[in-house]
Amino acid sequence: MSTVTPTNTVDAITLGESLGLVMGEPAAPLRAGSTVRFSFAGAESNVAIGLARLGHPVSFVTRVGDDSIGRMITETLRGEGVDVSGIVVDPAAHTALMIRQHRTADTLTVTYYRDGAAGSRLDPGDVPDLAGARLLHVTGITPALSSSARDTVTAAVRTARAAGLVVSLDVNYRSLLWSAAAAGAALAPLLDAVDIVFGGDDELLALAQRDDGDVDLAVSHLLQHRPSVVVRKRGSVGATAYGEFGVMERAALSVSAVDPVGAGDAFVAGFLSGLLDGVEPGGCLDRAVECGAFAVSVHGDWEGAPRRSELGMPARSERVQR
Ligand code: KDG
Repeated sequence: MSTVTPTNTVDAITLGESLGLVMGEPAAPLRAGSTVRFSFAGAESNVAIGLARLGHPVSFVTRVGDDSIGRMITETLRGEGVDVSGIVVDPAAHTALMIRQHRTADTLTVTYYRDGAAGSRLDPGDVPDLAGARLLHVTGITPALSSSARDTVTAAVRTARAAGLVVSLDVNYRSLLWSAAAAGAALAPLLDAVDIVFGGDDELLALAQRDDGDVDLAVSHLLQHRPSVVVRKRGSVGATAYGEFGVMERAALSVSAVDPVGAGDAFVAGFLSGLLDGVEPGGCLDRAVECGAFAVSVHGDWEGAPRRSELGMPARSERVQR
């Protein structure tokens, strides 16, 4: 049941699972009568929205169920300007769901309801014709969902490599789905086809399959394979990019952070946006850091991602505060 959709009008393609998202209020454990917000999440769709808001034609490939969550995801993505022609409606499965609650102000818990959901039934036949696109972005979440989802990511990466696209991988390790060792073992074989890697310290160590805690050595190891750029995401500290250009660091912008979830995806979208615009690595990092700052300043996974015309706002408000 594959729907092979030509995507030769888009610059970028992301592929993965989106989930309905029920979010409790800050510092309010969920109980009967709680006020919740309903939206959706998913690292790859977050990146797709981030790129679309920055003006890049982008397509998102997934499977959703024939249900209200699947329709909400598809309609919202379409409204955000993301090409949804690669979304397969799978009548045999439901769309995944996750619940996020702030048990306390400082404790965020996540529960997934994604076993057997449509996204985990992604199939290599769902990979569209990538010719004409310039970039494929995948994450380490999708390969953890099922063997067919893993095969789909592998097929997309190999097809993109053969078609000459830039291939981007965000490790995005999710401990609820698998162990770091299993993630490393599954993702390492992609290193001969990936051009740019994003990850936090533990994620880069897992991908390099090192357990000695030496992140610099992990980065060197990754750069000895195909990736020419490794971007180390350091959350509220900032980020460091490594490549032939050397080592570049950027501090995180100082903003009032209300929700860190999704900031890494906005960061990736910012970096990839710079890459698509032909910006040099330092400029890509600047854009990434700024997009991350927008995202942490707004509740929700993708709601805070900036439009291109908004770039510069966190820096401007920082100057106003000084
Ligand atoms: O990066 C944010 C993601 O964690 C969130 O959107 C949900 O994709 C998700 C996941 O699998 O955790």
